[in-house]
Amino acid sequence: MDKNLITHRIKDICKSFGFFKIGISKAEPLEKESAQLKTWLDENRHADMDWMLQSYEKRIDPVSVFPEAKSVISLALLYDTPYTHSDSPDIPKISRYAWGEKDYHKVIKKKLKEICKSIELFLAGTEIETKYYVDDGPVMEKSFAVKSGIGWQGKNTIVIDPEYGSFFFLSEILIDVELEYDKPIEDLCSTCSLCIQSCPTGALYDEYRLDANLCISYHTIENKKEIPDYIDLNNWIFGCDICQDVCPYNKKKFFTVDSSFFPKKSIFGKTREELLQMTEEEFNNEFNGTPVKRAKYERWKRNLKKK
Ligand code: B12
Ligand code: SF4
Ligand code: SF4
Repeated sequence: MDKNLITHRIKDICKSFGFFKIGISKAEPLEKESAQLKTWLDENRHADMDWMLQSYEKRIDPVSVFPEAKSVISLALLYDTPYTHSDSPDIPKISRYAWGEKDYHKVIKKKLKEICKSIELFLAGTEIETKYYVDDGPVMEKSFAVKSGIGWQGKNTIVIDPEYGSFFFLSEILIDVELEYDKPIEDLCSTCSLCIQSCPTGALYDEYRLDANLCISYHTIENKKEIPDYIDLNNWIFGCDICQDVCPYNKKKFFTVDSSFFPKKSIFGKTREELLQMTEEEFNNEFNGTPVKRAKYERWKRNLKKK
């Protein structure tokens, strides 16, 4: 079958599962990005995320985890909603990607599984192999998304679509079929540096560069130890949206229709005092199946007490 036709049909299948943008790139080692990732790791910008260090070899080359892979299909799923965070200092903030009823890993994995089944059905007669990831594999998701034209990597280091902004998840399907490849798009940050100016902890220490040691998102989600005194969480208790909220490309235009990503009613607008009163059992019941559960009760309490 014609490569162009297969590519178009695969993109249509992905679109029918709610992904607003799909970009395809060749499965091959990432050269420039590998060097940048190496510098990042050598400079200990990954803080205590040792898994980033351990998976370096795999991250820089998708073929090392799936030798038959020919193409990387990058997919973007919007999670933005019309809701905004309260400005009240008594009401702590959970980042938009995590404030909903369901964990995006589960929601997206289900879609990717179905997409792969549909592709197999469409290509019936040809034996194909696929592997899919959402945030959980040794893949440089942003680099492949950039390579395939999903968006450009902004000075806040996040991938941005000129129309939809950056409040979207990335995921990818690796497939052993050669497809038509898309081209990167232009970097539209230009002279803007609002994200760098607004980051309260200086984690964006230079354009396009983030130091996890200083990032609120890292400390509230990934850091398993004490949060250093010099880190002011600025009222965030899980993740941080500041460097995206200020981005001119995130002026509210498009929203998800998936209620999984709308803020959890039972938590949204609750005060610090109210949240601190939750017992471990209540916490587990409330956040079961959501990204916040990842923090576990002890860290949730630590974040709430820190301010
Ligand atoms: C580790 C990680 C983190 C770490 C480190 C963040 C980071 N910037 O690397 C922490 C815990 C801090 C984090 C936080 C967040 N994360 Co995170 N994270 C990841 C993860 C697992 C790996 C990212 C990675 O490879 N980092 C390594 C460094 C080296 O990569 P980098 O910053 O992109 O570095 C590049 C640039 O520095 C660039 N560079 C260097 N010099 C120059 C110069 C120029 C001119 C240019 C253009 C580029 C450039 O080269 C490097 C390599 O390409 C990915 C999932 C995945 N498997 O890829 C999700 C992922 C990046 N995270 C995501 C999200 C949503 C977040 C948060 C928004 C969550 C939140 N609300 O709190 C924040 C955003 C913070 C921020 N400003 O980045 C999404 C981003 C989606 C998108 N639209 O881009 C991802 C893709 C998960 C997903 N599947 O959707 N995250
Ligand atoms: S997520 Fe928050 S702390 Fe981290 S770089 Fe963005 S603004 Fe700074
Ligand atoms: S705030 Fe400005 S500099 Fe930062 S990512 Fe958005 S457009 Fe680029």
